[in-house]
Amino acid sequence: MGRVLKALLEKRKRTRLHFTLIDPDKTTPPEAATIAKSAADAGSDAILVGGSLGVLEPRLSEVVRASKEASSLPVILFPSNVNGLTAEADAVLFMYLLNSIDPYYLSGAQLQGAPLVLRMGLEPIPTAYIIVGHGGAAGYVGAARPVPYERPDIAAAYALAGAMMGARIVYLEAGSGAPRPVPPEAVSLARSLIDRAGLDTMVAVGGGVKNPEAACALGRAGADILVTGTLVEEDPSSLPEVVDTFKSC
Ligand code: 1GP
Repeated sequence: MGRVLKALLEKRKRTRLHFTLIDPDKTTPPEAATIAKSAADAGSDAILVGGSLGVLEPRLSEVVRASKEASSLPVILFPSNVNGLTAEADAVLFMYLLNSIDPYYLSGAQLQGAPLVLRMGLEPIPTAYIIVGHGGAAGYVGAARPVPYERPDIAAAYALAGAMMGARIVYLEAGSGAPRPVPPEAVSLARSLIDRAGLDTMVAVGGGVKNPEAACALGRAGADILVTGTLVEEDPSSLPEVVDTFKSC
């Protein structure tokens, strides 16, 4: 197991985890530095860097570098494609989009990306990615067949499948800026199925979480990791309360 995942699993024994997402297409390096500092001050545990569109060198590397310089948090890539990779980061969510109908997002991008991840010396964190409800740009670009909000049982079965396939993180994603987050019931069902299977896969959830109430509901449902992105872009002052509530409620 790699250094970044090991540290996160250790930390998870004490607290739920929060990741702050930075989209390199929407964020300049100085802005990334400001966000990374705010995230660290707010109690976030890692910076994710990635986006669905417009991710291009050298901006990606500059955003990662600025984030690392501004905080001591690990920087983990969250790529939508092979152009989302840079050796500047500490690790990468090595993802397969389980409910994509395009095989490219299940094995084609991984075929292209795996040798690059190795060459760059990035730590791969096996991650099953599941798009729920709105799906946002991630769902559209990834040709996902989003799980309906009303079917938490399907989302949970996908999460269990991801865990059984060896993912260390299963990520239930409503899409950046989604009007509604993933339903807490999907998280609690996923958590209980994964526990029943005796697997220690972490459940991450993100998309459309804008307030402490939503964060608390997902934490209580059993999410190990909450990802927020839009929140810190639109209202950085609200981040500490959301992080704190997710971790402690
Ligand atoms: C998107 O889950 C993340 O991939 C974060 O979503 O921007 O809505 O917080 P938001």
